Amino acid sequence: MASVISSAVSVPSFTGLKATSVKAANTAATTVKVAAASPKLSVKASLKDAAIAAVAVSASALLAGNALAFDVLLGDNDGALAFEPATFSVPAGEKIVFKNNRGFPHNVVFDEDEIPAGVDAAKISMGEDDYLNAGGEEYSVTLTEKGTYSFYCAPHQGAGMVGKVTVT
Ligand SMILES: [Cu+2]
Repeated sequence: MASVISSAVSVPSFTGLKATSVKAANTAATTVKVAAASPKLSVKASLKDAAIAAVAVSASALLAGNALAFDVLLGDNDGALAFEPATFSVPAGEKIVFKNNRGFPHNVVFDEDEIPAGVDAAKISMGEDDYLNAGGEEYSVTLTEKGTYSFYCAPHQGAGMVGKVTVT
């Protein structure tokens, strides 16, 4: 029965009923009792609440998905030799995924002079001579130290393919 499944979220709907029912609604068993006392109202309410609960679940799943990674395109959609976006912020610990898009080969090298003190540029960079050669190839890095990091694409640095990320 729907009212049993959604007992947790249906509690607020019963605030209009007697105080004893509201208290009782904390357990699934008594929610059934309340539903039996007023079947039409409770079925309607619990279906509505079930729908709200479903929306809430999918919204939080989306948020979780977004929180997992920040995507940066290598080469913008017009073919320019650029990071897209070139300047951005991410929370500390969020994965940054650089994705080959246009104009490759590209790579991602952090400037050892423009990263927070104590961070090893070699550990967060691709090698100067390592390239992402095919469309869709990715390089991921997770930065845990807060601060500003400058990076560039070694083959295209002279063409202005540089970027900056602020880790907050
Ligand atoms: Cu490049």
